[in-house]
Amino acid sequence: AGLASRDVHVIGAAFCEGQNLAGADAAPAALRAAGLAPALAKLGWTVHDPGDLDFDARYRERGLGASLPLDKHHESMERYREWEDSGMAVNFATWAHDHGAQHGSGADGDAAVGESSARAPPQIVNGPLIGCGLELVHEAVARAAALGRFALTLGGDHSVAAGSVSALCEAYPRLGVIWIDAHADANTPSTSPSLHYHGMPAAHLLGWFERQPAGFDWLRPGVLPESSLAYIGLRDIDPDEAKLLRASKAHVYTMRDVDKHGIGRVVEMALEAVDPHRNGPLHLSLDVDAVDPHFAPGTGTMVRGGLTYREIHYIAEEMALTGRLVGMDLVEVNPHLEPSQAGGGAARAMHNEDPEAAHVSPTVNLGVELILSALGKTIMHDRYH
Ligand code: HAR
Ligand code: MN
Ligand code: MN
Ligand code: MN
Repeated sequence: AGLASRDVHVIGAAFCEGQNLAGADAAPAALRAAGLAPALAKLGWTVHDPGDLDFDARYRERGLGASLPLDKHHESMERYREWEDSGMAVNFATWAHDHGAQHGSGADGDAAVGESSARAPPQIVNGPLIGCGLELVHEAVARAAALGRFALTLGGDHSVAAGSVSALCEAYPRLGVIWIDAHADANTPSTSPSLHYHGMPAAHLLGWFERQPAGFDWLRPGVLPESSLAYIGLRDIDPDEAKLLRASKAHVYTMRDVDKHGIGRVVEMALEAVDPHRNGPLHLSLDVDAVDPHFAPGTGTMVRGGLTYREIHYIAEEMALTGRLVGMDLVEVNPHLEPSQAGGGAARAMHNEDPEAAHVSPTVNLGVELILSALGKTIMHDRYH
């Protein structure tokens, strides 16, 4: 079930409407500038990159105006300083509440599952715009898959996975999805404390939404069967989200499981869970906030106690070693939340360029390295295995 060719199709999804910090939309360009394409070529891949998707053109076509709050960037920097000052993770839901972010149903954002009918239906922040934008992602990923190419989606926030994963599920029946994240992204509009869509794409793909929100007609609810999804790295799950997960057939490996069993066993269990016969196509949806903030500070919702540098690489390497990876999302890299610094030139080092001469943000550099690992870079040889 692996790909016949070594063609990788880059889908630049500079999309950050699923949350309220600016900067995640700068990631695709930053990853390219860090030397991603030539490094992939060095691994033996033919790289097809038509450039970033033109969301604005699609919004205009559909009569939607871009709706970014003007203070987005200001807000993101404020939050970054808060993080720096405190030296610890800021729970985003709490933070948004303290800073007066708009909540949908209950004033405390604490509505119980199924309790929503008595209240005004909760509205996803930017819902129709997000539905419109993600349809473009879905179409681009579907095209890449139809061409038999590896679909590499560069986010953007994790919203983009609703587009990419739905397209790959349609292209590859029995697709197994490994979702690497600090968060489960399994809230519905009724359970979400933030009403930010990037906390919901898994629930949407699994068919847990009570109704299809406007703009999402292209997404078939339940396109991703519960048993085909395994999480690794979770450590910040909302109470009602946890109830939904516990009642489901989705496979959940939290940081506690990594502590207890070790990353080797956890990856083995996750692969066994989504692909018992070890012969099906696989997708890696990698939210960089799964990685400990020590290694990945450039992301919007940091949570302490994450995967180490080697643990996240091990996951990517094991996915490559299956020979059956057909797609990957790299999401939630936010170059605005960290300064670029000298010495981040992992991709450049592959070309015998001085890596110290490159100025690349640490999390952008990590993102490049993880893509290379997932696409076959190994410690012993810089080549597809
Ligand atoms: N669980 C919280 C919510 O739904 C925050 C989750 C979103 N953050 C992410 N997703 N980065 O992975 O609002
Ligand atoms: Mn996520
Ligand atoms: Mn489709
Ligand atoms: Mn996350």
